[in-house]
Amino acid sequence: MEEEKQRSILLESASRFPPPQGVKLSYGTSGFRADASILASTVFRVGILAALRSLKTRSVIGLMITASHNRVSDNGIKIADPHGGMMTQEWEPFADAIANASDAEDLVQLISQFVKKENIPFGGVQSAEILLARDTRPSGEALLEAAKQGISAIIGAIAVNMGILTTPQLHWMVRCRNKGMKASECDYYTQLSSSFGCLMDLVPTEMMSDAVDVKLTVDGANGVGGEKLEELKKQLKGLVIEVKNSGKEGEGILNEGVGADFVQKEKVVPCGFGSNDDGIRCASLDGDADRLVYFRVLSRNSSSIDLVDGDKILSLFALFIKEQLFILCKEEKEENAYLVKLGVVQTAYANGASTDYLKQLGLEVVLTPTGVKYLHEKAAEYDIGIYFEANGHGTILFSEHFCCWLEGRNNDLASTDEGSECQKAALRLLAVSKLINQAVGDALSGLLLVEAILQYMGWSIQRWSELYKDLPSRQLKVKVADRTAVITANEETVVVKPLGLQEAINTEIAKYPQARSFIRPSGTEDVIRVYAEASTQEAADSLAQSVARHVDHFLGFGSSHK
Ligand code: 16G
Ligand code: MG
Repeated sequence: MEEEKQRSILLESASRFPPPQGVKLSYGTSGFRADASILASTVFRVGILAALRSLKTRSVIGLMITASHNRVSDNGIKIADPHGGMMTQEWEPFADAIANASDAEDLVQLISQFVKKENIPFGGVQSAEILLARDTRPSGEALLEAAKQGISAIIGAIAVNMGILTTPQLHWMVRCRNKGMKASECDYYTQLSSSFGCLMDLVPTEMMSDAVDVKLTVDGANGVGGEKLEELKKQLKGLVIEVKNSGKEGEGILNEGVGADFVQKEKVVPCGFGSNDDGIRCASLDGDADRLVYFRVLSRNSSSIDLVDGDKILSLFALFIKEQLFILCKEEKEENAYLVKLGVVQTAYANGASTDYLKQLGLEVVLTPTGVKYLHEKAAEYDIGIYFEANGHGTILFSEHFCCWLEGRNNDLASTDEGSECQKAALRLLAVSKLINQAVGDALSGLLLVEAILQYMGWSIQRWSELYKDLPSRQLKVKVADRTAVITANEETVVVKPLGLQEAINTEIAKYPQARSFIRPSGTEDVIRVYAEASTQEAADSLAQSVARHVDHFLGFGSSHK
Protein backbone atom coordinates (compact mmCIF):
# COMPACT_ATOMS: atom_id res chain seq x y z
CA MET A 1 0.00 0.00 0.00
CA GLU A 2 2.71 2.44 1.09
CA GLU A 3 4.75 1.31 -1.87
CA GLU A 4 1.85 2.07 -4.18
CA LYS A 5 1.58 5.55 -2.71
CA GLN A 6 5.32 6.04 -3.15
CA ARG A 7 5.14 4.98 -6.79
CA SER A 8 2.36 7.39 -7.59
CA ILE A 9 4.13 10.32 -5.90
CA LEU A 10 7.25 9.54 -7.91
CA LEU A 11 5.32 9.25 -11.16
CA GLU A 12 3.48 12.47 -10.61
CA SER A 13 6.53 14.56 -9.66
CA ALA A 14 8.83 13.03 -12.29
CA SER A 15 6.39 13.95 -15.03
CA ARG A 16 6.99 17.60 -14.09
CA PHE A 17 10.70 17.20 -15.00
CA PRO A 18 10.94 15.76 -18.50
CA PRO A 19 14.54 14.90 -19.52
CA PRO A 20 16.29 16.82 -22.31
CA GLN A 21 16.10 15.14 -25.71
CA GLY A 22 19.12 13.66 -27.44
CA VAL A 23 21.58 14.15 -24.58
CA LYS A 24 23.47 11.36 -22.87
CA LEU A 25 24.63 12.22 -19.37
CA SER A 26 27.35 10.50 -17.41
CA TYR A 27 28.19 10.86 -13.68
CA GLY A 28 31.89 11.37 -14.57
CA THR A 29 34.77 12.21 -12.24
CA SER A 30 32.85 14.94 -10.50
CA GLY A 31 29.15 14.26 -10.90
CA PHE A 32 26.93 15.45 -13.74
CA ARG A 33 27.94 18.60 -15.55
CA ALA A 34 26.33 20.35 -18.51
CA ASP A 35 24.84 23.60 -19.70
CA ALA A 36 22.58 24.69 -16.83
CA SER A 37 19.58 25.05 -19.14
CA ILE A 38 19.27 21.27 -19.61
CA LEU A 39 19.93 20.15 -16.05
CA ALA A 40 16.62 20.48 -14.17
CA SER A 41 15.52 16.90 -14.77
CA THR A 42 18.97 15.51 -13.92
CA VAL A 43 19.12 17.47 -10.69
CA PHE A 44 15.59 16.37 -9.76
CA ARG A 45 16.59 12.75 -10.33
CA VAL A 46 19.81 13.10 -8.35
CA GLY A 47 17.64 14.47 -5.52
CA ILE A 48 15.84 11.11 -5.54
CA LEU A 49 19.15 9.28 -5.67
CA ALA A 50 20.47 11.23 -2.66
CA ALA A 51 17.35 10.33 -0.67
CA LEU A 52 17.80 6.64 -1.54
CA ARG A 53 21.47 6.84 -0.60
CA SER A 54 20.50 8.33 2.77
CA LEU A 55 17.94 5.55 3.34
CA LYS A 56 20.43 2.88 2.38
CA THR A 57 23.29 4.21 4.56
CA ARG A 58 21.00 5.46 7.38
CA SER A 59 23.13 8.60 7.37
CA VAL A 60 23.06 12.21 6.29
CA ILE A 61 23.98 12.70 2.62
CA GLY A 62 25.14 15.88 0.84
CA LEU A 63 24.10 17.26 -2.50
CA MET A 64 26.15 20.06 -4.06
CA ILE A 65 25.09 22.10 -7.07
CA THR A 66 28.19 23.46 -8.82
CA ALA A 67 30.18 23.28 -12.04
CA SER A 68 33.41 24.26 -10.28
CA HIS A 69 35.88 25.90 -12.69
CA ASN A 70 33.62 25.56 -15.73
CA ARG A 71 31.79 28.43 -17.44
CA VAL A 72 29.23 30.41 -15.51
CA SER A 73 26.48 29.16 -17.85
CA ASP A 74 27.25 25.54 -16.93
CA ASN A 75 26.17 23.86 -13.77
CA GLY A 76 26.41 20.43 -12.21
CA ILE A 77 25.51 18.22 -9.31
CA LYS A 78 27.39 15.77 -7.14
CA ILE A 79 26.73 13.71 -4.05
CA ALA A 80 28.73 13.55 -0.81
CA ASP A 81 28.62 10.18 0.94
CA PRO A 82 28.30 9.80 4.75
CA HIS A 83 32.05 10.09 5.44
CA GLY A 84 32.09 13.34 3.43
CA GLY A 85 33.89 11.92 0.37
CA MET A 86 32.56 11.33 -3.13
CA MET A 87 29.61 9.00 -3.67
CA THR A 88 30.66 5.36 -3.87
CA GLN A 89 31.57 4.29 -7.39
CA GLU A 90 29.23 1.31 -7.01
CA TRP A 91 26.23 3.62 -7.38
CA GLU A 92 27.52 5.47 -10.45
CA PRO A 93 25.91 3.10 -12.98
CA PHE A 94 22.55 3.65 -11.26
CA ALA A 95 23.13 7.42 -11.34
CA ASP A 96 23.78 7.20 -15.10
CA ALA A 97 20.75 4.99 -15.64
CA ILE A 98 18.27 7.26 -13.88
CA ALA A 99 19.69 10.44 -15.38
CA ASN A 100 19.13 8.96 -18.84
CA ALA A 101 15.73 7.33 -18.21
CA SER A 102 13.50 8.35 -21.10
CA ASP A 103 10.35 9.24 -19.16
CA ALA A 104 8.68 9.11 -15.73
CA GLU A 105 7.49 5.48 -16.16
CA ASP A 106 10.94 4.32 -17.14
CA LEU A 107 12.45 6.20 -14.18
CA VAL A 108 10.05 4.73 -11.61
CA GLN A 109 10.66 1.26 -13.00
CA LEU A 110 14.44 1.65 -12.61
CA ILE A 111 14.04 2.96 -9.07
CA SER A 112 11.75 0.08 -8.03
CA GLN A 113 14.21 -2.50 -9.34
CA PHE A 114 17.17 -0.83 -7.67
CA VAL A 115 15.42 -0.46 -4.33
CA LYS A 116 14.62 -4.20 -4.33
CA LYS A 117 18.12 -5.20 -5.36
CA GLU A 118 19.79 -2.99 -2.77
CA ASN A 119 17.25 -3.78 -0.06
CA ILE A 120 16.52 -0.13 0.57
CA PRO A 121 13.83 0.55 3.22
CA PHE A 122 11.31 2.24 0.96
CA GLY A 123 7.86 3.74 1.38
CA GLY A 124 8.21 5.78 4.57
CA VAL A 125 9.43 3.11 7.01
CA GLN A 126 12.54 5.17 7.62
CA SER A 127 13.58 8.79 7.44
CA ALA A 128 16.33 10.32 5.30
CA GLU A 129 18.15 13.64 5.51
CA ILE A 130 19.97 15.45 2.73
CA LEU A 131 22.02 18.64 3.11
CA LEU A 132 21.77 20.79 -0.01
CA ALA A 133 24.04 23.60 -1.09
CA ARG A 134 25.01 25.51 -4.22
CA ASP A 135 27.73 27.82 -5.49
CA THR A 136 27.09 31.38 -6.70
CA ARG A 137 25.93 30.52 -10.23
CA PRO A 138 22.70 32.31 -11.16
CA SER A 139 21.14 29.00 -12.29
CA GLY A 140 21.78 27.50 -8.84
CA GLU A 141 18.62 28.67 -7.14
CA ALA A 142 16.20 27.07 -9.60
CA LEU A 143 18.25 23.87 -9.71
CA LEU A 144 18.28 23.68 -5.93
CA GLU A 145 14.50 23.83 -6.07
CA ALA A 146 14.49 20.90 -8.53
CA ALA A 147 16.72 18.91 -6.17
CA LYS A 148 14.36 19.60 -3.27
CA GLN A 149 11.43 18.30 -5.29
CA GLY A 150 13.35 15.13 -6.08
CA ILE A 151 14.10 14.61 -2.41
CA SER A 152 10.47 15.26 -1.39
CA ALA A 153 9.34 12.67 -3.91
CA ILE A 154 10.71 10.02 -1.51
CA ILE A 155 8.45 9.56 1.51
CA GLY A 156 10.29 10.29 4.75
CA ALA A 157 13.13 12.25 3.13
CA ILE A 158 13.91 15.77 4.30
CA ALA A 159 15.97 18.34 2.40
CA VAL A 160 17.87 20.89 4.47
CA ASN A 161 18.90 23.91 2.42
CA MET A 162 22.34 25.09 3.60
CA GLY A 163 22.34 27.91 1.04
CA ILE A 164 25.47 29.09 -0.75
CA LEU A 165 28.60 27.18 0.32
CA THR A 166 31.92 26.05 -1.08
CA THR A 167 31.96 22.38 -2.11
CA PRO A 168 34.40 21.44 0.70
CA GLN A 169 32.24 23.20 3.31
CA LEU A 170 29.29 20.99 2.41
CA HIS A 171 31.42 17.82 2.44
CA TRP A 172 32.82 18.86 5.83
CA MET A 173 29.33 19.38 7.24
CA VAL A 174 28.12 15.98 6.04
CA ARG A 175 31.10 14.30 7.66
CA CYS A 176 30.67 16.21 10.94
CA ARG A 177 26.92 15.54 11.09
CA ASN A 178 27.49 11.81 10.72
CA LYS A 179 30.15 11.82 13.40
CA GLY A 180 27.89 13.68 15.79
CA MET A 181 30.18 16.70 15.77
CA LYS A 182 29.35 20.39 15.47
CA ALA A 183 28.58 21.01 11.83
CA SER A 184 27.40 24.56 11.13
CA GLU A 185 29.15 27.04 8.85
CA CYS A 186 30.12 28.99 11.94
CA ASP A 187 31.67 25.84 13.44
CA TYR A 188 33.67 25.40 10.24
CA TYR A 189 35.23 28.87 10.56
CA THR A 190 35.89 28.33 14.25
CA GLN A 191 37.63 25.01 13.67
CA LEU A 192 39.81 26.42 10.88
CA SER A 193 40.75 29.63 12.65
CA SER A 194 41.48 28.01 16.01
CA SER A 195 43.70 25.26 14.58
CA PHE A 196 45.46 27.86 12.42
CA GLY A 197 45.94 29.98 15.55
CA CYS A 198 47.39 26.97 17.32
CA LEU A 199 49.95 26.41 14.53
CA MET A 200 50.88 30.10 14.52
CA ASP A 201 51.41 30.06 18.30
CA LEU A 202 53.83 27.19 17.78
CA VAL A 203 56.00 29.04 15.26
CA PRO A 204 59.52 29.10 16.76
CA THR A 205 60.35 32.62 17.96
CA GLU A 206 63.53 32.76 15.91
CA MET A 207 61.40 32.30 12.80
CA MET A 208 59.22 35.29 13.51
CA SER A 209 61.30 37.36 11.17
CA ASP A 210 60.37 39.83 8.49
CA ALA A 211 61.28 37.31 5.82
CA VAL A 212 57.68 36.22 5.46
CA ASP A 213 55.34 38.95 4.38
CA VAL A 214 52.18 38.79 6.51
CA LYS A 215 50.15 39.81 3.49
CA LEU A 216 48.60 37.36 1.07
CA THR A 217 46.60 38.40 -2.00
CA VAL A 218 43.95 35.94 -3.14
CA ASP A 219 42.13 35.60 -6.47
CA GLY A 220 38.65 34.35 -5.55
CA ALA A 221 37.72 33.38 -9.17
CA ASN A 222 34.64 35.63 -8.78
CA GLY A 223 33.03 32.69 -7.04
CA VAL A 224 31.90 31.46 -3.66
CA GLY A 225 35.45 31.06 -2.26
CA GLY A 226 36.17 34.80 -2.20
CA GLU A 227 33.00 35.53 -0.29
CA LYS A 228 33.71 32.81 2.29
CA LEU A 229 37.33 33.83 2.68
CA GLU A 230 36.17 37.35 3.59
CA GLU A 231 34.14 35.69 6.35
CA LEU A 232 36.97 33.45 7.54
CA LYS A 233 39.61 36.17 7.60
CA LYS A 234 37.68 38.12 10.27
CA GLN A 235 38.72 35.39 12.72
CA LEU A 236 42.38 35.07 11.72
CA LYS A 237 45.26 36.51 13.66
CA GLY A 238 48.75 37.04 12.24
CA LEU A 239 47.73 37.04 8.60
CA VAL A 240 46.47 39.83 6.38
CA ILE A 241 44.46 38.69 3.37
CA GLU A 242 43.35 40.85 0.48
CA VAL A 243 40.70 39.19 -1.68
CA LYS A 244 40.48 40.20 -5.34
CA ASN A 245 37.89 38.85 -7.77
CA SER A 246 35.67 38.19 -4.80
CA GLY A 247 32.53 37.87 -6.91
CA LYS A 248 31.00 41.11 -5.75
CA GLU A 249 28.65 42.89 -8.14
CA GLY A 250 30.59 44.32 -11.11
CA GLU A 251 33.92 42.68 -10.26
CA GLY A 252 33.91 40.24 -13.15
CA ILE A 253 32.50 36.95 -14.34
CA LEU A 254 32.94 33.62 -12.56
CA ASN A 255 36.04 31.76 -13.85
CA GLU A 256 36.54 34.16 -16.79
CA GLY A 257 40.25 34.91 -16.96
CA VAL A 258 40.46 34.17 -13.24
CA GLY A 259 40.68 31.23 -10.86
CA ALA A 260 42.99 28.31 -10.09
CA ASP A 261 42.21 26.36 -13.26
CA PHE A 262 42.96 29.35 -15.49
CA VAL A 263 46.17 30.27 -13.65
CA GLN A 264 47.46 26.69 -13.57
CA LYS A 265 46.71 25.90 -17.22
CA GLU A 266 47.59 29.26 -18.81
CA LYS A 267 50.43 30.18 -16.46
CA VAL A 268 49.57 33.89 -16.61
CA VAL A 269 48.24 36.39 -14.07
CA PRO A 270 44.49 36.36 -13.47
CA CYS A 271 42.46 39.51 -14.22
CA GLY A 272 42.81 42.12 -11.54
CA PHE A 273 46.48 41.30 -10.91
CA GLY A 274 49.36 43.16 -12.51
CA SER A 275 52.57 45.05 -12.08
CA ASN A 276 51.66 46.31 -8.61
CA ASP A 277 51.65 42.73 -7.39
CA ASP A 278 55.20 42.14 -8.59
CA GLY A 279 56.95 39.68 -6.28
CA ILE A 280 54.24 39.35 -3.64
CA ARG A 281 52.64 36.10 -2.47
CA CYS A 282 49.41 35.39 -4.34
CA ALA A 283 46.98 32.48 -4.34
CA SER A 284 44.11 31.50 -6.59
CA LEU A 285 40.96 29.48 -5.79
CA ASP A 286 38.64 27.80 -8.30
CA GLY A 287 34.91 28.46 -8.70
CA ASP A 288 33.79 26.20 -5.82
CA ALA A 289 36.97 26.58 -3.75
CA ASP A 290 38.18 23.00 -3.78
CA ARG A 291 41.38 23.84 -5.67
CA LEU A 292 44.26 26.06 -4.65
CA VAL A 293 47.42 27.22 -6.41
CA TYR A 294 49.92 29.92 -5.47
CA PHE A 295 51.83 32.22 -7.79
CA ARG A 296 54.20 35.16 -7.91
CA VAL A 297 53.97 37.87 -10.57
CA LEU A 298 57.33 37.84 -12.26
CA SER A 299 58.05 41.23 -13.71
CA ARG A 300 56.65 44.67 -13.91
CA ASN A 301 55.80 44.57 -17.57
CA SER A 302 54.54 41.14 -18.38
CA SER A 303 51.76 38.85 -17.35
CA SER A 304 54.05 35.92 -16.65
CA ILE A 305 54.07 34.21 -13.29
CA ASP A 306 56.06 31.74 -11.27
CA LEU A 307 53.40 29.09 -10.65
CA VAL A 308 53.46 27.20 -7.37
CA ASP A 309 51.06 24.38 -8.16
CA GLY A 310 49.47 21.47 -6.32
CA ASP A 311 52.69 19.45 -6.58
CA LYS A 312 54.61 22.13 -4.70
CA ILE A 313 51.87 22.51 -2.10
CA LEU A 314 52.11 18.75 -1.64
CA SER A 315 55.89 18.95 -1.32
CA LEU A 316 55.67 21.69 1.30
CA PHE A 317 53.14 19.70 3.31
CA ALA A 318 55.17 16.49 3.01
CA LEU A 319 58.35 18.20 4.14
CA PHE A 320 56.63 19.73 7.17
CA ILE A 321 54.84 16.54 8.23
CA LYS A 322 57.99 14.48 7.83
CA GLU A 323 59.93 16.94 9.98
CA GLN A 324 57.31 16.93 12.73
CA LEU A 325 57.20 13.13 12.74
CA PHE A 326 60.97 13.05 12.99
CA ILE A 327 60.99 15.42 15.99
CA LEU A 328 58.16 13.50 17.61
CA CYS A 329 59.66 10.07 17.22
CA LYS A 330 63.40 10.61 17.53
CA GLU A 331 63.48 10.34 21.30
CA GLU A 332 61.07 7.50 21.57
CA LYS A 333 62.45 4.34 23.09
CA GLU A 334 62.72 1.68 20.49
CA GLU A 335 60.32 -0.67 22.19
CA ASN A 336 57.56 1.99 22.15
CA ALA A 337 58.29 3.21 18.68
CA TYR A 338 55.30 3.31 16.42
CA LEU A 339 56.29 3.25 12.78
CA VAL A 340 54.04 5.86 11.25
CA LYS A 341 53.03 4.98 7.71
CA LEU A 342 53.35 8.19 5.72
CA GLY A 343 52.42 8.09 2.04
CA VAL A 344 52.17 10.51 -0.84
CA VAL A 345 49.66 10.11 -3.69
CA GLN A 346 49.94 11.81 -7.08
CA THR A 347 48.66 11.33 -10.63
CA ALA A 348 50.56 11.07 -13.92
CA TYR A 349 50.13 14.84 -14.26
CA ALA A 350 52.50 15.43 -11.33
CA ASN A 351 55.60 17.18 -12.58
CA GLY A 352 58.45 14.66 -12.79
CA ALA A 353 60.67 17.00 -10.76
CA SER A 354 58.18 16.89 -7.87
CA THR A 355 58.10 13.10 -7.83
CA ASP A 356 61.91 12.99 -7.83
CA TYR A 357 62.02 15.51 -4.99
CA LEU A 358 59.55 13.55 -2.86
CA LYS A 359 61.42 10.32 -3.45
CA GLN A 360 64.66 12.02 -2.46
CA LEU A 361 63.01 12.94 0.83
CA GLY A 362 62.64 9.20 1.31
CA LEU A 363 58.89 9.21 0.94
CA GLU A 364 56.71 6.49 -0.52
CA VAL A 365 55.07 7.93 -3.66
CA VAL A 366 52.22 6.18 -5.46
CA LEU A 367 50.23 7.12 -8.56
CA THR A 368 46.50 6.74 -9.19
CA PRO A 369 44.31 7.67 -12.15
CA THR A 370 43.06 11.27 -12.36
CA GLY A 371 40.08 12.20 -10.17
CA VAL A 372 39.80 12.92 -6.50
CA LYS A 373 37.96 9.72 -5.67
CA TYR A 374 40.97 7.61 -6.70
CA LEU A 375 43.57 9.68 -4.88
CA HIS A 376 41.48 9.96 -1.74
CA GLU A 377 40.86 6.23 -1.56
CA LYS A 378 44.57 5.50 -1.86
CA ALA A 379 45.63 8.14 0.69
CA ALA A 380 43.20 6.65 3.22
CA GLU A 381 45.39 3.51 3.35
CA TYR A 382 48.10 5.33 5.34
CA ASP A 383 48.38 6.70 8.89
CA ILE A 384 49.02 10.01 7.17
CA GLY A 385 48.24 10.09 3.46
CA ILE A 386 48.96 13.28 1.53
CA TYR A 387 47.39 13.60 -1.91
CA PHE A 388 47.39 16.35 -4.48
CA GLU A 389 46.67 16.76 -8.14
CA ALA A 390 48.92 19.24 -9.95
CA ASN A 391 45.79 21.32 -10.53
CA GLY A 392 45.61 22.13 -6.82
CA HIS A 393 43.06 19.66 -5.47
CA GLY A 394 44.26 17.74 -2.46
CA THR A 395 44.38 17.28 1.27
CA ILE A 396 46.04 15.28 4.05
CA LEU A 397 44.21 12.32 5.57
CA PHE A 398 44.90 11.19 9.13
CA SER A 399 43.72 7.71 10.13
CA GLU A 400 41.54 7.41 13.25
CA HIS A 401 44.09 5.01 14.67
CA PHE A 402 46.95 7.46 14.23
CA CYS A 403 44.93 10.36 15.69
CA CYS A 404 44.18 8.30 18.82
CA TRP A 405 47.84 7.37 19.16
CA LEU A 406 48.84 11.02 18.71
CA GLU A 407 46.34 12.24 21.33
CA GLY A 408 47.73 9.67 23.75
CA ARG A 409 51.33 10.58 23.00
CA ASN A 410 50.53 14.26 23.47
CA ASN A 411 48.88 13.59 26.83
CA ASP A 412 51.90 11.60 27.99
CA LEU A 413 54.26 14.34 26.91
CA ALA A 414 52.11 16.99 28.57
CA SER A 415 52.65 15.28 31.90
CA THR A 416 56.33 14.34 31.48
CA ASP A 417 57.83 16.77 29.05
CA GLU A 418 55.55 19.74 28.72
CA GLY A 419 56.75 22.45 26.34
CA SER A 420 59.45 20.20 24.85
CA GLU A 421 60.18 20.22 21.13
CA CYS A 422 58.70 16.77 21.03
CA GLN A 423 55.40 17.87 22.52
CA LYS A 424 55.26 20.86 20.21
CA ALA A 425 55.59 18.51 17.24
CA ALA A 426 52.67 16.44 18.60
CA LEU A 427 50.59 19.58 19.02
CA ARG A 428 51.42 20.76 15.51
CA LEU A 429 50.37 17.45 13.97
CA LEU A 430 47.14 17.49 15.98
CA ALA A 431 46.44 21.03 14.79
CA VAL A 432 47.08 20.04 11.17
CA SER A 433 44.63 17.13 11.49
CA LYS A 434 41.96 19.61 12.58
CA LEU A 435 42.84 22.36 10.14
CA ILE A 436 43.03 20.34 6.95
CA ASN A 437 39.69 19.12 5.60
CA GLN A 438 39.38 15.35 6.18
CA ALA A 439 36.46 15.00 3.78
CA VAL A 440 37.86 16.45 0.56
CA GLY A 441 40.43 18.93 -0.80
CA ASP A 442 39.61 22.41 0.45
CA ALA A 443 41.27 25.60 -0.83
CA LEU A 444 40.49 27.59 2.31
CA SER A 445 41.91 25.10 4.79
CA GLY A 446 44.83 24.29 2.45
CA LEU A 447 45.64 27.98 2.20
CA LEU A 448 45.79 28.37 5.97
CA LEU A 449 48.09 25.38 6.26
CA VAL A 450 50.44 26.75 3.60
CA GLU A 451 50.53 30.09 5.39
CA ALA A 452 51.26 28.52 8.78
CA ILE A 453 54.05 26.36 7.33
CA LEU A 454 55.69 29.28 5.51
CA GLN A 455 55.74 31.16 8.82
CA TYR A 456 57.20 28.11 10.57
CA MET A 457 59.94 27.76 7.96
CA GLY A 458 60.49 31.51 7.68
CA TRP A 459 60.17 31.16 3.91
CA SER A 460 59.11 33.61 1.22
CA ILE A 461 57.10 32.25 -1.72
CA GLN A 462 60.27 32.43 -3.78
CA ARG A 463 62.18 30.25 -1.33
CA TRP A 464 59.30 27.76 -1.37
CA SER A 465 59.20 27.75 -5.15
CA GLU A 466 62.90 26.89 -5.23
CA LEU A 467 62.33 23.52 -3.50
CA TYR A 468 62.80 22.07 -6.95
CA LYS A 469 62.61 23.33 -10.51
CA ASP A 470 59.62 22.14 -12.52
CA LEU A 471 60.38 20.35 -15.76
CA PRO A 472 58.83 22.29 -18.65
CA SER A 473 55.49 20.75 -19.66
CA ARG A 474 52.66 21.24 -22.11
CA GLN A 475 49.03 20.13 -22.08
CA LEU A 476 46.89 19.95 -25.21
CA LYS A 477 43.47 18.59 -26.01
CA VAL A 478 42.33 16.86 -29.17
CA LYS A 479 38.71 16.64 -30.22
CA VAL A 480 37.93 13.11 -31.38
CA ALA A 481 34.94 11.22 -32.71
CA ASP A 482 34.70 8.93 -29.68
CA ARG A 483 36.87 9.44 -26.63
CA THR A 484 35.79 6.10 -25.13
CA ALA A 485 37.88 4.44 -27.86
CA VAL A 486 40.95 5.21 -25.75
CA ILE A 487 41.66 2.69 -23.01
CA THR A 488 44.59 3.28 -20.68
CA ALA A 489 46.42 1.20 -18.08
CA ASN A 490 49.06 1.68 -15.36
CA GLU A 491 47.40 4.74 -13.83
CA GLU A 492 46.80 6.27 -17.27
CA THR A 493 50.47 6.19 -18.27
CA VAL A 494 50.03 3.62 -21.07
CA VAL A 495 47.51 3.43 -23.92
CA VAL A 496 46.20 -0.07 -24.47
CA LYS A 497 43.70 0.81 -27.17
CA PRO A 498 43.73 1.71 -30.02
CA LEU A 499 46.48 -0.74 -30.83
CA GLY A 500 49.69 0.84 -32.08
CA LEU A 501 49.12 4.28 -30.57
CA GLN A 502 51.40 3.68 -27.58
CA GLU A 503 54.22 2.56 -29.90
CA ALA A 504 53.81 5.78 -31.87
CA ILE A 505 53.96 7.81 -28.65
CA ASN A 506 57.06 5.90 -27.49
CA THR A 507 58.84 6.73 -30.73
CA GLU A 508 58.18 10.43 -30.18
CA ILE A 509 59.30 10.34 -26.53
CA ALA A 510 62.58 8.67 -27.51
CA LYS A 511 63.49 11.75 -29.58
CA TYR A 512 63.94 13.98 -26.50
CA PRO A 513 66.07 13.68 -23.36
CA GLN A 514 64.24 13.44 -19.99
CA ALA A 515 60.92 13.31 -21.80
CA ARG A 516 57.60 11.81 -20.76
CA SER A 517 54.19 11.91 -22.40
CA PHE A 518 50.80 10.28 -21.95
CA ILE A 519 47.24 10.67 -23.19
CA ARG A 520 43.90 10.01 -21.52
CA PRO A 521 40.24 10.56 -22.28
CA SER A 522 38.89 13.50 -20.27
CA GLY A 523 36.27 12.68 -17.68
CA THR A 524 34.61 16.08 -17.97
CA GLU A 525 34.83 17.08 -21.66
CA ASP A 526 34.53 15.33 -24.98
CA VAL A 527 38.29 15.37 -25.71
CA ILE A 528 41.50 13.40 -25.38
CA ARG A 529 44.08 15.15 -23.21
CA VAL A 530 47.77 15.11 -24.09
CA TYR A 531 50.52 15.73 -21.54
CA ALA A 532 54.19 16.12 -22.39
CA GLU A 533 57.20 16.96 -20.28
CA ALA A 534 60.83 17.47 -21.35
CA SER A 535 64.03 19.27 -20.44
CA THR A 536 63.17 22.42 -22.41
CA GLN A 537 59.87 24.18 -23.13
CA GLU A 538 60.47 23.87 -26.89
CA ALA A 539 60.95 20.12 -26.55
CA ALA A 540 57.83 19.74 -24.36
CA ASP A 541 55.78 21.78 -26.85
CA SER A 542 57.02 19.88 -29.83
CA LEU A 543 56.53 16.48 -28.16
CA ALA A 544 52.96 17.41 -27.18
CA GLN A 545 52.26 18.53 -30.75
CA SER A 546 53.52 15.31 -32.31
CA VAL A 547 51.64 13.12 -29.83
CA ALA A 548 48.48 15.15 -30.51
CA ARG A 549 48.97 14.53 -34.24
CA HIS A 550 49.13 10.78 -33.62
CA VAL A 551 45.95 10.95 -31.53
CA ASP A 552 44.23 12.81 -34.32
CA HIS A 553 45.49 10.34 -36.90
CA PHE A 554 44.28 7.33 -34.88
CA LEU A 555 41.03 8.75 -33.56
CA GLY A 556 40.16 12.06 -35.18
CA PHE A 557 37.09 12.54 -37.30
CA GLY A 558 37.70 10.62 -40.49
CA SER A 559 40.56 8.56 -39.06
CA SER A 560 41.20 5.13 -40.48
CA HIS A 561 42.10 3.40 -37.17
CA LYS A 562 38.71 2.94 -35.53
C1 16G B 1 37.40 16.86 -12.06
C2 16G B 1 38.00 16.20 -10.84
C3 16G B 1 39.47 16.49 -10.74
C4 16G B 1 40.18 16.12 -12.02
C5 16G B 1 39.49 16.73 -13.21
C6 16G B 1 40.05 16.14 -14.47
C7 16G B 1 36.90 15.88 -8.71
C8 16G B 1 36.22 16.54 -7.56
N1 16G B 1 37.35 16.70 -9.65
O1 16G B 1 37.46 18.25 -11.94
O2 16G B 1 39.98 15.74 -9.68
O3 16G B 1 41.50 16.56 -12.00
O4 16G B 1 38.11 16.42 -13.18
O5 16G B 1 39.33 16.59 -15.56
O6 16G B 1 37.03 14.67 -8.78
P1 16G B 1 39.44 15.88 -16.96
O7 16G B 1 39.04 14.43 -16.76
O8 16G B 1 38.53 16.65 -17.85
O9 16G B 1 40.87 16.00 -17.36
MG1 MG C 1 36.40 22.75 -8.08
